[in-house]
Amino acid sequence: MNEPQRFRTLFLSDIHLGTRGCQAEMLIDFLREHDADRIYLVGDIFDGWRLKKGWYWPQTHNDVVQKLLRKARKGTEIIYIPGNHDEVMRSYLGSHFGGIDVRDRDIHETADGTRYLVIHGDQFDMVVRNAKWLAHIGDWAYTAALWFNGWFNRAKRLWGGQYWSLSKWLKLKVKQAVNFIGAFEEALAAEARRSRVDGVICGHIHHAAIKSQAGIRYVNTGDWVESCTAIAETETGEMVLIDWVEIARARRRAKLIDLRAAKAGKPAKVKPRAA
Ligand SMILES: [Mn+2]
Repeated sequence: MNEPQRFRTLFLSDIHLGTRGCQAEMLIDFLREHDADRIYLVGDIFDGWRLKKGWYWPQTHNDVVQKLLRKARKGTEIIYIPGNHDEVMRSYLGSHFGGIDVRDRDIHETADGTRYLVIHGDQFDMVVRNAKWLAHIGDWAYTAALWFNGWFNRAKRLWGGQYWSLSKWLKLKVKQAVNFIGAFEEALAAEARRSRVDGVICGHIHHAAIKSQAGIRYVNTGDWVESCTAIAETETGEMVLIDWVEIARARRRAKLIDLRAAKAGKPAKVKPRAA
C-alpha cells in the first residue's frame, strides 16, 4: 500500500451523504490516498433535505464520516463550512466537536500568501435564498410542463398559432444553466472583491473549476455525486483540481494493459512464430 499523497490543504464539498447519488466508495478511496494539514468541508456534506423525506444511511456513508474523524484525531485541522442542504449545521457556527470547527465562512491564506474567501455559495443563489420552495419543485414542474405542452399546442392549433417546442425550451434551459454558472461565478468573485481578498473557494453548483474572473481567482471544488472532484493546495501554494473519476479510469486502463502484457509474456500462451 502506497503512502497517502500529502497536501497543505484539501477542499471538498457537495458530498451529499444520505442520498443514493453520493459516491461514498469513491470518496473513501480518495481519503485513503490523500492527506492534508487542513481540510475544508465546503458545504452540503450531508443532505438534510433528503434525510427528512426518508432515512438513507448505508455503512459506506458512516465510513466517510469515520475516515474524516480519524484524520482529525491524527492532527488534521478540519473546518466545516455549512451549505444549504446541511443548513442545520448553521445553528452550530463557532462550535467545535470531534476536532472539527464549524464556521459560516473563512479566509484561507495559501503558502504563497494568496488569500481566499471560503464559502459554500448558496448565499448568492437568488432562487435558493429568496424562495426555498422554488428549489424543491424542479421534478414536478418539468412533468407539468410536458403535460401543459400537449394542451397548449392543441389550443394554439385552434387559433392557428405556432407549436411551442419542448426541445427548443429544453435547449434554452441548458443555455440558462450556462448563464446561471456564469452569474454565480461573477457573484462570488464580487463577494471576494468586497472581502478584499484575492480569490474565492466555493462549491454548491457541482461544477469544479480553477479560473480567473476579472482579476479574482475563482475556485470551485465540484462534488461527489457526479464528478468526484476535489481541490488541493500544494506545499508551495499552487491550487490543483483532482478529478478522481479520471484517475480511477486511467488506473483501470493501465491495469488492463499490464494484464495483457503479463499474459503475452507467458511463453506457453504465445504461439511460436515463423521467422
Ligand atoms: Mn449547495
